[in-house]
Amino acid sequence: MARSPSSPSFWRSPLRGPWFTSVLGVVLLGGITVLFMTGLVSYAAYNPGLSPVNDKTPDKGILGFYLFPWPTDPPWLYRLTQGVHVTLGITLIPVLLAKLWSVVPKLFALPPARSLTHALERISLLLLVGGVLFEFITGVLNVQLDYVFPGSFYPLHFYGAWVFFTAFVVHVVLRAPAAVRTLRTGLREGQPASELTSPRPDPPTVSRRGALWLVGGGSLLLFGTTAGQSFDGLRATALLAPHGGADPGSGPGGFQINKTAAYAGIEATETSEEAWRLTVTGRSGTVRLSRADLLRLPLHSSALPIACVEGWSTSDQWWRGVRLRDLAVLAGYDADAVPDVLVESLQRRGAFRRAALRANQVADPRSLLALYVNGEPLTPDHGYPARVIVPAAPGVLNTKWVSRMTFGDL
Ligand SMILES: Nc1nc2c(c(=O)[nH]1)N[C@H]1C(S)=C(S)[C@@H](COP(=O)(O)O)O[C@H]1N2
Ligand SMILES: [Mo]
Repeated sequence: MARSPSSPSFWRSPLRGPWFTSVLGVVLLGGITVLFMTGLVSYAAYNPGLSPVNDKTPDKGILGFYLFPWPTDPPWLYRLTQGVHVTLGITLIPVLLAKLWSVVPKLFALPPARSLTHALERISLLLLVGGVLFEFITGVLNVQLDYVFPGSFYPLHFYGAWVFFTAFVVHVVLRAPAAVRTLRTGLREGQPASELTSPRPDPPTVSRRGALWLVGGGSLLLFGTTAGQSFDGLRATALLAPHGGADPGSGPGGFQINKTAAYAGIEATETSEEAWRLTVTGRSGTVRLSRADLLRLPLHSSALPIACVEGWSTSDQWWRGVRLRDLAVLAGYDADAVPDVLVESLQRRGAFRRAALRANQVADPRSLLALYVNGEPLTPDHGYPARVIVPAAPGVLNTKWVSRMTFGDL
């Protein structure tokens, strides 16, 4: 009897074999490539170059090589890229688990290394498996519990992604040719025996195709209970996705709320007409504006969504307020040469305090310091007295309960 997992006959499932592993591998090859790309895109969308405000990752060095100023068009850009990132990541979980299950005997194989190349390959597999588990676990925790690791999710998920993807590329280069050959041969001609095939298989309880259908069914179920987070009409189906926390209720403010005013420790006394002032600083000094002062400036409307890094997004809401560009002019800049801006919130509780926007985001005529949403003054939970809203920007840059804006190149 083989009692030790290092013995091939310990592993009895007749499902294991190169065909099963290759099918799952090819699905992951496509899926993980898309996850990596949309992940990099999300990182660029934070404008981490506006360091250290938006991003506290120390020394990105050459890993920041691809960063570019995030555009404001199309306005649904981040809704799309981050919706795909989170929904696809969750959908791939059953495929990933099945893939890891299909190769688990190799984890125990002895001797640990037959040659130098074999040793290097096994080390790269540790980085691969460790990396993929790390990325999926930190990703899911961030979406479900948001910021269990305060402030450190971005550097963890970011560096983890590079370590994992490097190991992934090595793995694909080493394994893809054999996987493609296996799939070309197909199931009909029988599985070529390999180190994955059990030498003493139990009788099958499900065919290999049946097992794939099970995995696919699991993925479909996760997809069906997640994808609705990006569509207002389907939101009730998104059982697995946090809908942005609190029940937003109905009416003009009846769309997703991430952090409520109560959570953020915002008191009605500090947002009242008498108490609240917006401090705007720039080349020409500092001005302090009440909400009534802001309402006397030219007001403009834009229809823009909120799209959170957690994957959920709203359809367009009608925002009305003062153009960021006009506030830059008030602070002493030319309308066609506005600078970056640092936006600070009244908020003192929780992780969030400030966010920086780049000049191209300030310049866009649709970018507002919003005072109204859907025809009514902002609700406290959506950022009353004033909040930022910028086309295509990640939700986290749309600061609520704004108290101070400092214009100037960051
Ligand atoms: N002051 C402050 N602004 C904030 C946040 C916050 O926690 N505090 N959350 C941000 C995040 S992560 C998102 S997704 C949006 C959500 O806006 P909403 O709650 O109006 O939907 O607000 C952003 N602005
Ligand atoms: Mo967010």
